[in-house]
Amino acid sequence: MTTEKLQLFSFSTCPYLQSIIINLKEKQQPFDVTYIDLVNKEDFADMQIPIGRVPILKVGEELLFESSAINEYIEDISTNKLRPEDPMQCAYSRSWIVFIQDTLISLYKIFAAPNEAEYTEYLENLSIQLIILNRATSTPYFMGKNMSLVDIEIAPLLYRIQLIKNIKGPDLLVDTKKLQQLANNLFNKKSIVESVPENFNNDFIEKIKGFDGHLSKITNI
Ligand SMILES: N[C@@H](CCC(=O)N[C@@H](CS)C(=O)NCC(=O)O)C(=O)O
Repeated sequence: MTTEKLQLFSFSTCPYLQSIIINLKEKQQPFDVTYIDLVNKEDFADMQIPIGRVPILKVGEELLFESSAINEYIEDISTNKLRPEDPMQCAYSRSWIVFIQDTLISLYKIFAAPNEAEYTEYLENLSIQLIILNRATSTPYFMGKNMSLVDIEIAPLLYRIQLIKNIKGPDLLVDTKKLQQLANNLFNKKSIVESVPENFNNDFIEKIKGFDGHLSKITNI
């Protein structure tokens, strides 16, 4: 644990922010979050965000970017480890984290797809990625009996997939039962329940509406 104050900056629906918050909550590490508006970054300009992207973790005067690097830093300063000790298992978990981040990008393409043809194409790509993830998923957690950094990365993906189903969009986990089970297990965890702000669902729906793409037309929003 660090005695420096940890300050996070991002926007309310950011999946990368959510994974960092789950990690911090699992480690019972105190932190503050400042929610920013990605469109109006002026009040943020003097912070000199290293590559102009969020989330950012401010530790004292240092600014860290890239959620997986931030999660590794949190891991390094904490005693309650989510990273497997065994080097092979650790490398294995890192490999899946990269794949999960790719899958998240596919999900965002579905949110933004302007028409049915592109939506269908992205949906096919995402379905293949979900089947691959399903094959690799153990129980009760992704890597078996212990929660790992993979779970904190996959939780925001599964969370958004669940929200899509809730607004009468497609059930993206219908053919991936192990992933559905993993989602159920993770959604029962306090760190995950408390990882989003109160207005999250509303902001998420507004975001989907804002894309004004095919998904916003086939859901009940
Ligand atoms: N790989 C990065 C992804 C971060 C990212 O893509 N952030 C987006 C929001 S989700 C962003 O800040 N975009 C800034 C912009 O588009 O101006 C991470 O894990 O932190």
